[in-house]
Amino acid sequence: MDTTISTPAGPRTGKVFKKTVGRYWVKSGGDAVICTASSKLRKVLVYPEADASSRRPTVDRVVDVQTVDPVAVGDEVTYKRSDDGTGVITEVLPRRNKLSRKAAGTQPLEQVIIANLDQMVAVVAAAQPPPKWKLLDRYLADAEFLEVPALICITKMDLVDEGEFAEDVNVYREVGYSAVLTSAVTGLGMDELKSALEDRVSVFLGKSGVGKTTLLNRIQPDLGLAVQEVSGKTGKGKHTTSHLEMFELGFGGSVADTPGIREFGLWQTEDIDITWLFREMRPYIGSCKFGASCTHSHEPGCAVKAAVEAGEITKRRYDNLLRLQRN
Ligand SMILES: Nc1nc2c(ncn2[C@@H]2O[C@H](COP(=O)(O)OP(=O)(O)OP(=O)(O)O)[C@@H](O)[C@H]2O)c(=O)[nH]1
Ligand SMILES: [Mg+2]
Ligand SMILES: [Zn+2]
Repeated sequence: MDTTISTPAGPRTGKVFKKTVGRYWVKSGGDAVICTASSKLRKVLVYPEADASSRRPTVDRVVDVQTVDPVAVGDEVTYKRSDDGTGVITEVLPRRNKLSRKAAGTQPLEQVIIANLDQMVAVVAAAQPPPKWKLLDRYLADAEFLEVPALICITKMDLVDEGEFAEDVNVYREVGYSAVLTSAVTGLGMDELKSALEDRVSVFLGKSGVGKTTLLNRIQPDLGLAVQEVSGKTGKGKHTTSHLEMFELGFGGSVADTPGIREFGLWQTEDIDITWLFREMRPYIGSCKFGASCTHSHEPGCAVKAAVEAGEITKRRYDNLLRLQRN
């Protein structure tokens, strides 16, 4: 008598929600299957990867890029079940987009952090640690580069006076970003955040200790994720979340919690004017006296600089642009 549940032996599709070195957790329907990657897929590692999905014109520079790992969290994959219940990933389906890190060098290696995102949630603490606006501007530029919507989430609002904080947040709202003010202590903003996450694939990005994991636990208490202990004297963040994992939300959608990742180096290796990634500056770019060669820093007749002087562009965002241009 056949006691096994009959399952079709053919390939199935699923989504990678977690990985460690060489092992991938793939969810398909209600099932989670631990997989390895097929040797054929691994061979992709040694070949240059042409980024055919890129919408940008400057793609000629990616021909030398090689991937560190052919499979990323968020990937839709095809896999085959083995007799012991594990699986082998045979194919990664085309990615809609990907958040990756590129190490510069003659042989740049690409590490895809997460694929197929609907939005990026840039998490900034109102205090402890104090807000790093340059880092936020960097994340927002990353989101613009990826053409993925960004949501700003301010945490620990219980530690500051909301009125005093309003101006900092308005800088971003005025240029068209949504910002949610939250506190895991008082519950402020939780409903608003939940509805922003509903039915979307999101990634939480932010410095270590800003409260990303605490927020996730508050949104979905059954996750029970480890968070940083109440900080000691230094208040310095040690990384508490050690790997990337994507969680499904009970009300629909999923969120990837990340260990505070600082830089992606997405656009740093591309030959583009990053002023374009500061959305409020875009309309001025074409009007500079020196046209496309203007760096918007010292040139006479710079329309961007003139807009800063006229108060149409916030000085702090402009200063952060200049700082990001330098590294
Ligand atoms: N007062 C206050 N403290 C908070 C709030 N949210 C989180 N914290 C505290 O901030 C500390 C860091 O929180 P985590 O959730 O571990 O931060 P994280 O961003 O996940 O940090 P990494 O995993 O290291 O990247 C913990 O001690 C939390 O209790 C909040 O809204 N208000
Ligand atoms: Mg964490
Ligand atoms: Zn200019």
